Amino acid sequence: MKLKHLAVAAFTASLSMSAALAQTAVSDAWVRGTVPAQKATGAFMQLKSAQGGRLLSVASPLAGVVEIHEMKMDGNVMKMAALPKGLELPAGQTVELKPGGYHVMLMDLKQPLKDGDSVPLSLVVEGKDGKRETIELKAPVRPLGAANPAPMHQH
Ligand SMILES: [Cu+2]
Repeated sequence: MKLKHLAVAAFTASLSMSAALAQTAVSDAWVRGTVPAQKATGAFMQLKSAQGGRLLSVASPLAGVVEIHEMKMDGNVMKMAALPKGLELPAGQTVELKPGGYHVMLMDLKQPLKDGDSVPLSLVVEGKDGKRETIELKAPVRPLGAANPAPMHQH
């Protein structure tokens, strides 16, 4: 019985340690597939910062330029614009990047992205304490869906 309690304590300790190291959790990352002549696409994911922070920048070896965009209504036209200061991540809240909303814009693509590929992304997140962490991930490519609510991708 003693041994079992010890194991539980060790497990709890390692959990809280990894949470302290990684302030920002990324889940459900994916990239929209492209057709051969297409030079830009979007990457989507959910971000959750334990203590709050800001997604400052994103880079990928497969894209010459990567920006963080938002979609917003301008009159009755949906437009997208880069977020010059990055994307605010309120503490403990899940921020969703999705088609028609916030997205990571991959531009100047070096190759077509097809279903089954994966796209390396490096996310730089600045915490409330000013510390920066870089999160490396590989986002799977999903095929161009029938529903594409982001028609303004004309960089
Ligand atoms: Cu965009």
